[in-house]
Amino acid sequence: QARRDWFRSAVVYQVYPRSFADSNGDGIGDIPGIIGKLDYLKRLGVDVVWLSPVYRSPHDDNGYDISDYQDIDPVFGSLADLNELIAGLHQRGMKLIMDLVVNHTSDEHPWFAESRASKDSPKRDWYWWRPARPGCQPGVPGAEPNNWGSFFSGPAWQYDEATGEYFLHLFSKKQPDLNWENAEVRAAVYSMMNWWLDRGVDGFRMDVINFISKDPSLPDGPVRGGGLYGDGAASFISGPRIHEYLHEMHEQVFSGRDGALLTVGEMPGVTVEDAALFTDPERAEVDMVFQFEHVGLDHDGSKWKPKRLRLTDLKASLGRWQDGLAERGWNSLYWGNHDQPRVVSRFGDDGAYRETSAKMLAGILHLHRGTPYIYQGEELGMTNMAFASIAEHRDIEVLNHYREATETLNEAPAVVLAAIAPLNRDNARTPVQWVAGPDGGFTTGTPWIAVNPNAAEINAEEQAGQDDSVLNFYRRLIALRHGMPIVAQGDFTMLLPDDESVYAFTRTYEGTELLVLGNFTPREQTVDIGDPLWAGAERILGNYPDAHGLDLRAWEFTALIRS
Ligand code: ISL
Ligand code: CA
Repeated sequence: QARRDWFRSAVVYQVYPRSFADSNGDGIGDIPGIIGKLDYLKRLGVDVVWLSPVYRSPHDDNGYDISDYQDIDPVFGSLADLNELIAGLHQRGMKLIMDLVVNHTSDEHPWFAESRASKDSPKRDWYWWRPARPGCQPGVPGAEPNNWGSFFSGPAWQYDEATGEYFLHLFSKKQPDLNWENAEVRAAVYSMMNWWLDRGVDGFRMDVINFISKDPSLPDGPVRGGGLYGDGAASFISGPRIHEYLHEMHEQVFSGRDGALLTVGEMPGVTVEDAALFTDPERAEVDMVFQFEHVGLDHDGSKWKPKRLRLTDLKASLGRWQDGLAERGWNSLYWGNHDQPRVVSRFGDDGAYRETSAKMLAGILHLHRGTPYIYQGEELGMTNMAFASIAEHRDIEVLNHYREATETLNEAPAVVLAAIAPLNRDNARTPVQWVAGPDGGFTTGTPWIAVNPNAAEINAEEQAGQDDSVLNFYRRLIALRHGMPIVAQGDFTMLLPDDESVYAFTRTYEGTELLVLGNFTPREQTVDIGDPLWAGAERILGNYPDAHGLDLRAWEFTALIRS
């Protein structure tokens, strides 16, 4: 096994710093807060921490709008704190990967200030500036250079009076898109990345990195289902020069370095065929990608139109990714992150079977072939939050959508609130629940977003002391990956593709076989995989105290092994 492939047996833990742990009582999580939890992470057993952005930012999108890539925002601490975090992780044998957000900057980044200053600014071409649509009066609605909508509602273009032109922003109007066609932009990004790696950082999670290459003609996109705007995706998802850019980045930043680094590209809309190219080691682009198919199955196009997940769809999707990256490339595995709802509420049962179903979901995910990612609090079985009103929300995506739906489209507020409840991003952004006490021990001040009132029942302190807790189940899963080559390396075969209730697959490695079963329902399931001999195999992990052969109790998970 190539040394490059150390990450096959690694588990990554995502810290969303704003909601992790607050050290100074201002209600916002910070780097000293993370440092205070390093022993917790070590006990859990994770190998790598992915830290969501802590750079200087106006926080229009909670740090995904960066105004200085080479400094820490004072709300999170200082560069000295970050050094201490890196040292603390390295001392404990863990790595740190930083978030790399270079599809866009903040509009308060000096690069953008310079770019916007005049049409002949040397940095004008660093962003996407375009005049109004021909024949239209600049600045009036409908005069935008094309019909694209932004991911955060409204048009993807903002008019700038100073020069009478528009700039492109796929996300908020405070997140102007960088123009990667410009070689100076690319050089500036690579130099910043090298600066971080030289400081001891072990790699990057690359935000919407498959959006950086755009078709420079920026054509109108299709308007679907009575929508207000066109969809520009075809012009920027895995655009014309994306492989060239990622290979160039690899050459300029990673190729000359030894040491076990990690790169993971966040790639909404990426296909499995493209992912095989992005993650083929021979092509030298990235180690793995985050794909989005499996988190798109429980809504119709828009996340604000939720629908029930069909288990057969989930298996078909994840199974195709397992097959598609079996020979070349590598999968990342995740149920959640700071943009997704809590998985136990989404695909499990966050009521009576919360603990059982949280463990089942964890077991199923972690025993796939790929590198698993744990989003903070997932290891506790944290749940979605029941926000009582729009005033309790903080996320720009859901706030902008609510305003557009109620004001522009005249939808009833109660209807909109109900529609946003299952999948909005604030579900995952309530603070980590450390203890049963006030605000879950997250802060001594007023938390920036409410702590889930279920902190009294769901918290790390209590679970650390209970052998059968969700937390301890995650520890066992991580230990299995570390200890068993079949988990890290084994081949994957999906079973029972047509079963709406049971998730089943095998892993095989050098004459050993692992059978993994998960019941996605509260009803008992009889499992027939056409091989009765499995019934007597040894159980290596389960979410019920006793083994029970192949038949599954409510939300049961079982992993059996034989040679
Ligand atoms: O939720 C989405 C759109 O409805 C996703 O497409 C999401 O915006 C996408 O996954 C990109 O996410 C990343 O970039 C965004 C940032 O807001 C997210 O937090 C980040 O993970 C812009 O930087
Ligand atoms: Ca703080």
